[in-house]
Amino acid sequence: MQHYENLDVERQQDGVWIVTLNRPEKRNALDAATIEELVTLFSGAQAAGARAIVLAGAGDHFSAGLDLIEHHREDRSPEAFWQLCLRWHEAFNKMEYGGVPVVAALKGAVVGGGLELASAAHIRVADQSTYFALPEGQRGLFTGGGATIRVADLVGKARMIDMMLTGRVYQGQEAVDIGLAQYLVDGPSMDRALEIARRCAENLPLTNFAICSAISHMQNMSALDAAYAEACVAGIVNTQAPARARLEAFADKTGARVRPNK
Ligand code: 1HE
Repeated sequence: MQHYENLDVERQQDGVWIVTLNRPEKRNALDAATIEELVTLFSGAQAAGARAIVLAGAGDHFSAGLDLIEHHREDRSPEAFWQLCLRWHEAFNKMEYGGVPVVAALKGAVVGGGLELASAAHIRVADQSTYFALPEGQRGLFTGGGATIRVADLVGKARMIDMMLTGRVYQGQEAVDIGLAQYLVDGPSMDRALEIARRCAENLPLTNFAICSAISHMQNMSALDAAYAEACVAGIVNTQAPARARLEAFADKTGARVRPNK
């Protein structure tokens, strides 16, 4: 079994994995080694049987983003940082397109590259301590881990530019309202994230694979090509053998009906 230095990986019986960024003394800042571990983990999770993943941070903060101390110490060349950013993209693309639902359990700082990481998850759960920001502008930096794609997609171009120019912080219901998280809870985000991950893990793996890869791919296509690709994916997913039992349950009225929340 793969060993990680900067991640704690707990594989539960039902296929739900809890992956925890484990550098709390550095506020889970993302150094190059952690990014490589995320590449390895998300590249292999589906084949290793993960049915859903909760991604969390140890300590009081989800992640403080790029390891600024390492970046300062390394005094990187443009080429070296370009290459490093491509490894961030490798990790986060494996996460978003890997076919396993990833639920981010957020708390404290979700900032800079930490927000880029969170935005590659499929579902984000915030608690009352969670706050989001892109402090790159103040630090003389720019985003390099996909924020121009994913954060802009979540909150829109104008809000992202405002966050970067002014350092604006979002939290609480406002963060949910603008799209940074889908859930806001009073207790620990981990509890709700686990509940959601377990619910996701009840879906058929091929269905989850399609949800957690095809939708993202289709966003990158023209509407015409996306419609064609959607038909192709549905052709495979909607005829899978394990779905027959679920259809049969609906037909014989033992299957759950969709009802409004009480
Ligand atoms: C770090 C980092 C880091 C903390 N890199 N070491 N990201 C930022 O600009 C966020 C920078 N961090 C902060 O604003 C604060 O540290 C926090 C709000 C996250 C937490 O505050 P606090 O008071 O709990 O902790 P602290 O005292 O600031 O930091 C504790 C330790 O964590 C300290 O190390 P120590 O060895 O002196 O104890 C800090 O140096 C360390 N630490 N954050 C390295 N980010 C692909 S491009 C992406 C671009 C970016 O992500 S830019 C980064 C944006």
